[in-house]
Amino acid sequence: MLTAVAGAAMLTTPATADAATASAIKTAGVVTVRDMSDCRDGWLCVWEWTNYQGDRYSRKSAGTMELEDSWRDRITSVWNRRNSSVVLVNVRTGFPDVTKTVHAGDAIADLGKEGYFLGGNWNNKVDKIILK
Ligand SMILES: [Ca+2]
Repeated sequence: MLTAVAGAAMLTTPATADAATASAIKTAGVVTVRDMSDCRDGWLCVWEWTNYQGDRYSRKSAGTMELEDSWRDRITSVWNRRNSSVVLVNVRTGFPDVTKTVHAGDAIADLGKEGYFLGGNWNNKVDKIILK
């Protein structure tokens, strides 16, 4: 599912690219390398739109990241370039929170295609991120 753009970028990527990067490119589907490349190795990056487009927010260190109001219910794509997993959390009032784990190296181009346990999907649901 790589686009011509992604293919072009891979030409510039050494054959010895680390496994995490290769895995992310493989699982990302349609990607825009210009924007994905803004996400540095070792960081978690989230974007407001599909395919790693729009405003981006990044974090590296472990811990719980309570998203500020401007980022709550806004995240649509994710790339976890850290060496450990992160947990996306939808905070619910009066009910247990709902979580989705994104393993090290994984990229999700469209949370709208990720099923949510009550039906629907994960697009624009994340309120908090736990970085392991
Ligand atoms: Ca939410």
